[in-house]
Amino acid sequence: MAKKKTEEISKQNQEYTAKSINVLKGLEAVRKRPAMYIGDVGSRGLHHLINEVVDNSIDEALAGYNDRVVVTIHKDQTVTVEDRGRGIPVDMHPVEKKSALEVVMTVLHAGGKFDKNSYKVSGGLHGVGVSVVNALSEWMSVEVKREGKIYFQEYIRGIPKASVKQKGTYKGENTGTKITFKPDREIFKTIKFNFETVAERMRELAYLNKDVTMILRDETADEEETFRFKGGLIDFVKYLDEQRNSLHKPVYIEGEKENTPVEICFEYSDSYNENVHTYVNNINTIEGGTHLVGFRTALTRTFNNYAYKNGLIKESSKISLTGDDFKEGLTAVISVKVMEPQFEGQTKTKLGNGEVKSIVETIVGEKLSEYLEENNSVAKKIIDKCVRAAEAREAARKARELIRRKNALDTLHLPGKLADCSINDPEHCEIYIVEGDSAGGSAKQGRDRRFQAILPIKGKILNVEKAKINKVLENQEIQAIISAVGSGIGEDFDPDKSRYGKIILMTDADVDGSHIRTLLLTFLYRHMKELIASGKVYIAQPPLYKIKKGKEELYAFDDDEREKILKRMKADGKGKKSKEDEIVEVEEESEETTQTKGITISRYKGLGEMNPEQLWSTTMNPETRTILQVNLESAAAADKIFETLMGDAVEPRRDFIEKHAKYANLDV
Ligand code: 0RA
Repeated sequence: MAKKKTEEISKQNQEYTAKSINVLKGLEAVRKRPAMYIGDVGSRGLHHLINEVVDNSIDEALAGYNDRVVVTIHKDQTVTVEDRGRGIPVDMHPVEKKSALEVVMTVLHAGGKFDKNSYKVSGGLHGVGVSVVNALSEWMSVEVKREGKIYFQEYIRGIPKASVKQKGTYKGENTGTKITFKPDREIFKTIKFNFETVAERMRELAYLNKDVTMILRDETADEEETFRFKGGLIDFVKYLDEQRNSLHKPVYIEGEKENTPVEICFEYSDSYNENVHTYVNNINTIEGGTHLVGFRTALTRTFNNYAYKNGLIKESSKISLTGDDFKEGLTAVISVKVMEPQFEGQTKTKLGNGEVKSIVETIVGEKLSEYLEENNSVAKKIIDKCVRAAEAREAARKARELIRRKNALDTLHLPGKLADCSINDPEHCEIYIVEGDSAGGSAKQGRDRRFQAILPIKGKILNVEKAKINKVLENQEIQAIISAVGSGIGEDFDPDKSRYGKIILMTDADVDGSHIRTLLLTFLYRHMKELIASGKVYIAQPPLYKIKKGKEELYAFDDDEREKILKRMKADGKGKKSKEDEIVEVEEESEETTQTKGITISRYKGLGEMNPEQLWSTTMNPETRTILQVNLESAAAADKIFETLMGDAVEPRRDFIEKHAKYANLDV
């Protein structure tokens, strides 16, 4: 008997050792390729750590067990996320001989295995699990309140310091999980959290989960904000349309079919733009998908039926309202919960589940027809607006036709000032949209003409936020962009027709430059959004300073970098005497005045000040340049910012600028 027992134990030990090795391998894989799990190791990836833990707490809320999440950014760069969920299970796993808590915290993708029947996240960057956060943290601790006891465990770079221990008891009903972590400096380029970035996601989650209170505390700045929206999606839509004039009260639709809850709120305003945000299990589905298609189909059909039935559109008028006519002025939030979501698309943010289309379509069809029967005046207002949109669409089509006849939008007749590249495989080609003819000239000379095209544009392009579509199409600079990019516009827009894989905006590093960049981004956001969604739009980063000492020439892209370079140059000069360390600041590019032995700093005011070689080596050479990818991660926030900065209302714009002047540096 003794022998059998020993064999069993030895087998268990082997299994235990094997499992531990797997855990270590898993953690190592995450630390070796962090970007594969969290996107990048810059500020975005850093904030992803908080989102990951918060999303887990929200999953508990989705399961119906959590009503509060508190995030605290501490002075020592650690972050605590605390919830009132069930608490991560702590019971001992018979084979692994470890607490389930340790498994959830250290094994990749272990988090979801416990609870099959829940709305969890299974694709994209989300849902990688707290173990990934643990692996990328210099230090982490977890505290679980469950069944009257408090359990805890600590980790160093994902490895437990000791087994899970009980450290006392608590009174009352408050179960929950508290996780504190310190992002690893060895992994991240920066470990500084930004209040507004964290707040953005928490605000969004509070709108999407009306019973959950989200609290954000920043001990480094003594700031605290509570997000709690009892009106849920209705409050969300009101917030999105804060600066637009709405035509009616928000329409709210709720229903559930086949275990798929659907919640939608929409309203129409007098704006020309569409502002629709869709979510699956609290994840922003930027690329849309079947839920959005279901909504649009039902919206178009239901309104058309109502309009004909009630004589709002005469058969003789020959107007038929298409899906596009229902877009103008529409602000909507769609939130569905799907048990096993399939995410597709370039950035894995497109819902693929076919059944969801008909679920949403049926629910919206039923509830919206009921609503319209009871709210005739709202129905009439919306249909009037859409009829006018249909008429404008017809006018725009004629305008486009007219311009096309003049060849202005046609890719067969590329704009004269475009210096195109010689190869024509879009994937390997890029276009620089450059502010001003002189910078355009330098860029044309400095580029690699095989794969880089240059389109110089003159001054400030039209502010599309305030213009009707036919005015937008008449604008020369915008015409040049449309025909150079080649993906068409309006009903003809097709992101796959883009002639370039990268569209890079290159403007001066000054106030005017950032204004022009905002105007360009507004145009792309409103009329070529899919190009941004698929990650094709970038912002060039020209250097701010050139720092020269003797023969050494270095470029700094911000003030921090400038200080670092200066410090190093000064240190290099130590031991030698006096004049070596003298720093001469030169305002304009005027190397003539440079002292041969001192350090000279030139501040670049504009791209035009750089010669072609400098522009190539600092800003355009793929080997050495930094370009920022524009993303739609916080599409709702982006919408809000464009409306604030570019729309009609003056007051909120002034408030925004006062609040963000330091960061935004936008001239409006
Ligand atoms: C695994 C299973 C269950 C809950 C959790 C994990 C959980 C994870 C986190 C992360 C942060 N807060 C959390 N709260 C819960 C299900 C628990 C059960 O069945 O009792």
